[in-house]
Amino acid sequence: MYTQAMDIPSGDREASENSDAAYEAEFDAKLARGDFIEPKDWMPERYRKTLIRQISQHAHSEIVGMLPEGGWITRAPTLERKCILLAKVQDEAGHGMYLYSAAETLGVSRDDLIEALHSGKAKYSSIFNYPTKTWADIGVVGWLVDGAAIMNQIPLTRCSYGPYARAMVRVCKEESFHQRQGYDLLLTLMKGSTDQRAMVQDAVNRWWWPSLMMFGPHDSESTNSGDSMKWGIKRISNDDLRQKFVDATVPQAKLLGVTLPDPDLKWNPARGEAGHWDFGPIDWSEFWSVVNGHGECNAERLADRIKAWDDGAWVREAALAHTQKRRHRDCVAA
Ligand code: BYC
Repeated sequence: MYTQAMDIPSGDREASENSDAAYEAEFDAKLARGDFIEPKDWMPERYRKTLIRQISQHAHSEIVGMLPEGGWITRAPTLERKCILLAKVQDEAGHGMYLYSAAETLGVSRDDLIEALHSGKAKYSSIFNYPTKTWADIGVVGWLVDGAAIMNQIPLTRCSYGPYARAMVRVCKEESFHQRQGYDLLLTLMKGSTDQRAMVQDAVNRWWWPSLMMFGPHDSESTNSGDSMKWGIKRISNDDLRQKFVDATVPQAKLLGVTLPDPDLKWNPARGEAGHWDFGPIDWSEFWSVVNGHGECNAERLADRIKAWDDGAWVREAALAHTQKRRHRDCVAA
């Protein structure tokens, strides 16, 4: 059910006279030319598996990522903010759907992917295991979390796997709106009362470091980067993306009038060609604890997802029954 994986490479391919080595040479040549790898093309099994891992984790992140903000839709302070947040959360659902579809083109079923999420086997982004305590958190999630997501996802529009790269084009356009609505929300709050400004600063203090962790472990600890860079899945390393994010965000924080909670944050004109912002050490023990299921909201997020899936069973059954009825009607009419 729900799989679109009808066109996976078949046994004919395996039975063909060409050896795997010839296919591999063709695959390598495509990567070297910068061509996309498409679902029906031959690909090394490890390339396929790493794509399934990353794309499905990405899809789960979009879907679980609806939860921290979804709870604020009814509490948004104005009708305009409510509509904006509703549209944003709906976009995240759409991103999850494109990404599950992209993963399915690699020969996995959506049911298996969902099962892996619900059983706790599959990962999703660490960031969504932190609570959204105040309305300012919604602005900061847009500004920092979606900002980090865009930084990470723009290079994925040039990823070597066609369906993933194409999905990312639309996702990035929508994330850009998400980031700007968050920043706009914060600018509004910063023009408000002392309490409102304090609420923004408190949210920034809580979300800054987890946002930097979104980019994953240091390059030296990143087990998947070697293969992913070689295969053109990743174009920019975890640490380089994190640095680009810090460099882009510090001026935005200044304009907003907030302090980033890092005493070591310092402009270093001697680093690189144009200089970079130095920043302090990241608490990796916190990162791994959250990734391994012990964050503040891991249990709640998973329980909410499982409940939403169970509550939606009747919708899936009705959609399937409707499709079968239409198919039957079309057959009779033909
Ligand atoms: N959280 O070898 P590494 C959004 C894991 S949603 C949890 O560097 P890789 C949004 C990693 O999986 C945006 N786990 O891995 C939605 C690996 O474990 P496995 C989500 C993490 O894959 C709603 C291990 O650590 N974006 O924007 O080369 C509302 C070693 O890491 C994390 C994506 O998913 C983490 N943060 O690089 C608002 C982007 N980081 O799998 C916003 C697509 C690392 O070997 N994904 N791990 O067991 C990627 O670009 C890459 O997968 C990552 C990690 C850069 C995240």
